[in-house]
Amino acid sequence: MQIVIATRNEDKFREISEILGDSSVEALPLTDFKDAPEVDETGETLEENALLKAKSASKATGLPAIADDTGLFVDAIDGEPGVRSSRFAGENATYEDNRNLLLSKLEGIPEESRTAKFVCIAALVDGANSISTKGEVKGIITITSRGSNGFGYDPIFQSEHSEKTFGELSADEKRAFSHREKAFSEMLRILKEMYA
Ligand code: ITT
Repeated sequence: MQIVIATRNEDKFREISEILGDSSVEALPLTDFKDAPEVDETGETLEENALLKAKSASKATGLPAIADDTGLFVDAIDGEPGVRSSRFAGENATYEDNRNLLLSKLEGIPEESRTAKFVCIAALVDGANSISTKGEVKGIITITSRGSNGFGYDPIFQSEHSEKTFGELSADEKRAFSHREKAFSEMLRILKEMYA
């Protein structure tokens, strides 16, 4: 079964492909479809944005599409950066810009008050259905950046399951705890039932 993965983020695409890897789902990158439009993430929630991206990709390609919208919610700053995680430090911000801004906003706050969670919404849209699944992982934002694996906020996020940041974990180790693994393995279970 062919499914378009409605993301332009190569790091997310790689992780999603690995999760779907052993299944009968053939994950097609959105970048293979040159006419697929850019989507403005105007939703107020991760779910709204994930559905916007999946609908647009399904319409443009004529195939079922799954989008991923993810946010990092930090308690000490009222859940920021949340839905704005990719553009926290501005429209063209790099991963490093976003991490630096977050660390600076948390300066002086002790570890026990740096609690945070990653939330991932996977949304599937095909001609007949529109469904979403959710995965989350709790942890803290570290005082300094550690490790260079993963992407995005990984070097400053330490889950409650390990002493290492996601940036210090291997891809397989991150997957064992990750928000994305939880959302997409649940989605895979639903896909198997829907298309059985
Ligand atoms: P698409 O909309 O094309 O999928 P995007 O990068 O804009 O790509 P999001 O809107 O979901 O995707 O942005 C979430 C941001 O959160 C992303 O740019 C990363 O900076 C960060 N992020 C997402 N998943 C992450 C993960 O597993 N580990 C660390 N940071 C992550």
